[in-house]
Amino acid sequence: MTLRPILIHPDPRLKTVADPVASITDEIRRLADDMLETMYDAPGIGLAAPQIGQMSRLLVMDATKEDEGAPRPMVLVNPTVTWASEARSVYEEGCLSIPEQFAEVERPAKVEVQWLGLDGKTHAERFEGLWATCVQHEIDHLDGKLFIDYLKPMKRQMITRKMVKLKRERARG
Ligand code: K1U
Ligand code: ZN
Repeated sequence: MTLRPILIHPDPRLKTVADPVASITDEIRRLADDMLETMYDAPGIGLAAPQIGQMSRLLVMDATKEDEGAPRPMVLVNPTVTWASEARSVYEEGCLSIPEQFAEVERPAKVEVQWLGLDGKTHAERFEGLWATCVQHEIDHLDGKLFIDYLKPMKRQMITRKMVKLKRERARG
């Protein structure tokens, strides 16, 4: 398994719609393993393939809380939201591609998602709480959308400017 560098906003790959995965191959299994390792190392609760520059519709997540017991690493290939609750919830979101910036985002409180598993089978599950927020945030990444796109333009611009500065500083070393 390999740790992959995470792209930082602004980057055109984070604004691009990712391509469906045609079939589960060893390459896809390796990519999923690398993404889980990269997510846990960050640390984060989710990661979408475009965040490491792979333009495929694949995401990993584990939103298990520390006091909830065993971790639950999940790999979702070609995920789609098949149902969303009318009830909405607000969560202070972060993003590994927008380090140290957090903002409240309102989304459906519960969603049903269908996806292809690494076992080649179709899976479906209803998510709620942090899991629902996380899976929607990650599916947005597959559609080239970031959580800051839900914010007012002024706030979005302020965060983007901070990220441009951060990237410049990191490039200088
Ligand atoms: O997609 C990403 O950039 C990962 C992101 C997912 C996410 C966080 C919060 C709300 C929705 C989606 C993160 O994991 S940011 C880091 C984070 O939230 C976290 C890190 C360690 C422990 C707990 C949370
Ligand atoms: Zn993110």
